[in-house]
Parts: sequence; structure tokens; C-alpha cells
Amino acid sequence: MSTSVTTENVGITISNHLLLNQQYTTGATGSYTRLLQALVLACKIIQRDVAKAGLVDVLGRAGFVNVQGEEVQKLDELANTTVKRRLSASGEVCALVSEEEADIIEIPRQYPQGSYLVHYDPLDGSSNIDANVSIGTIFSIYRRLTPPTTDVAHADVLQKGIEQAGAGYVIYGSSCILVFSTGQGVNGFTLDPSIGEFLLSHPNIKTPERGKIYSINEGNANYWDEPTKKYIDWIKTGYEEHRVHYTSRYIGSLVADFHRNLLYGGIFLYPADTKDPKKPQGKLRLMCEANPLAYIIEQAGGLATTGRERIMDIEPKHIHQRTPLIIGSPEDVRAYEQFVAGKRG
Ligand code: AHM
Ligand code: MG
Repeated sequence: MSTSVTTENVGITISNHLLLNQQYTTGATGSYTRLLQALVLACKIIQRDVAKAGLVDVLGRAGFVNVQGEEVQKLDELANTTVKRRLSASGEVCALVSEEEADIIEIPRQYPQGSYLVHYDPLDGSSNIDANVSIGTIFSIYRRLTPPTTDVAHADVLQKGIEQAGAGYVIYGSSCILVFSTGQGVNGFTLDPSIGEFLLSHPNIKTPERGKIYSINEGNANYWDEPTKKYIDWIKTGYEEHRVHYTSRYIGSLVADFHRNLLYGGIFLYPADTKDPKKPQGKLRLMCEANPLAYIIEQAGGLATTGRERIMDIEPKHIHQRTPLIIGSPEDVRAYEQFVAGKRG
């Protein structure tokens, strides 16, 4: 059992928070804490690089090399390498899966092989970088199932979302915030750049039962299935029934859209559509985007579904599998499910 975080803990550092949790968790060895600390450090480094994004691009275009003599990398590659190196060196992981890499990443033999696996999207929303829009890192943690003496197996890498040992994201925005859960609620930490520490700023986040915000790329409306078309129409014209003046908000950066709706309430939808025959399940990835956010939203009292199935119950078939994602306040998500089930509309 862990300590419960209260508003009295506001302002404590993330390191202190992790150590307190470790202290109150029966049988904890410190491995999980070290893994999270490595992730926190990686995200601080990415935050620093994101803050210099415009300059990196200028230097990149000029063909500059950095102090190590390497060519300046694009930010999404830089973020991917940073997470990969820091987690590998932590000694707590046995494999990694990045949205940026086609295959499972093995841990170099020079590092101890740990008992965790991490799926991550190093820089979500990266098409927004050049416009200074918020972007983020998303991560999802699993425990190894097979014995450490054997090779990492598909069974280790392709676990259902309900098996996550923790998940979270960092937003590089007007401030840098890290939101994560290890299964005892959701906490948010804001980076104080003057001291380089994440401090607890949003203890025990709960999402509202119902929100006023709906977030969907309406440019895809012609390609949606009928239930989605009817649901969005109901959101806009059904005030007599739902009694909510809904408002539309869509940044196009999943972490930022998700985080806003988590705090204010509402629903985010990226449904299956027929726009791209190669992506019939929509655009978002199950393992590095949908599952970690589903874990967070459920811990905060919300829901995440495809419309037909709970996200965290999906049996993954491959590491880069895509899925429809409908996520947010429980009443809003349930209403969508009713449209899909034909009970409304
Ligand atoms: P990315 O991982 O290549 O950045 O793509 C994922 C992003 C999400 O952040 C966002 O929700 C979605 O793509 C927006 O897609 P669209 O432009 O189709 O609305
Ligand atoms: Mg992404």
C-alpha cells in the first residue's frame, strides 16, 4: 500500500514523492523508483531541448555540429535518443518500444537487464514543433513476465493495458508538467526551471463526471462512421436533451488536448475512419498513446473506449497497432457508447 497524496504534500519534489511511495510499498526494492527517476531526467533534458527548438532548427539548417561532433538532430530524434539512453542506463529495463522505431529496442549488453518494459512516444504532436504549440512525451510501464534468464518474448512486450504498472506524460508547454499514476490516483508535477525540480502542483487529479468540451478533428467528418456522425451532431444540436452548451477545442497535440480535458472535463475522440485505407482504425497508437492515457483517465475517474471495447482490455497483436480512442469524462464517454450500441440516435 502507498501513502495517499493530499494537498498537504503540495510543493514536495518528485524525488521525495517517489521515495515516500517506495517506503510505503510492501516489498519495494527501489527498481521502480529508479526507473521513474530516469524517465524524469530524460524529460528534463527534452524540456531543455524543446525550449531551444527554434535555435536547434536554425543550427540544423546551417549544418552545424554539436560539441560531440555529431550533426544537430531533429527534435523528435533527439527526444527518442534521450529516453532510450537514459532508460537503458538505468539498469531497470529489459526492452523498450518507441513510436519512432519500427522494432523492439534491445538493451545494450553493457547495462544490467532490468525487469521493466517501457513503451513510449518520445515527442507526441511533433508536427506542431515549428509553431510553438505544446508537445509531449507519453510513457507506459510493464513488468516483465518471462524469467530474466531468457530472451524478452512477445508476451512481455504485447501485454494488455490493464497490466500496466504505471503510465504518464509530460507536456512541454507554457510550463512543463509531468502527470503520472502508479495505480493510486493521478498526480501532476510542474517543473520549476529555476531549481530544475518537478514539484507536486496537482495532487490527486479527478476528472469531472461530465464536461463541456468535445475534441475531434472535424475535417475528417465525411469519413466517420454513422454513430460518430450522429453523436457529434447530438453534441451540437441536442441541448434540449443533454442540457450542456458544448464547446469545441482541438489542438492536434494529443497530450495537450487530453490534459486540458482531464482537468476541465469533456471528451476527446479519434475514431476509426475511412480517410486512409492503411489506417482503418484511426491514427493513434494503442501501446504508446491510447493505453497510457486510458490508465491515467481511469485512475482519475474517467473512461477510455473504442466505442465497443474498453481500451485497456484490447489484446495487442503488434507493437505499432492503431486503435480508435474515445476518452474523457465518464458521462460523456458513456453517451458515445450508447450511440455506437444503437441505443441512441
Ligand atoms: P504524432 O505521434 O505523429 O505526432 O501523431 C499523433 C498526433 C496526436 O498528437 C494528435 O492527437 C493527432 O496526431 C492529430 O491528428 P490529426 O492531425 O489527424 O487530427
Ligand atoms: Mg504521437
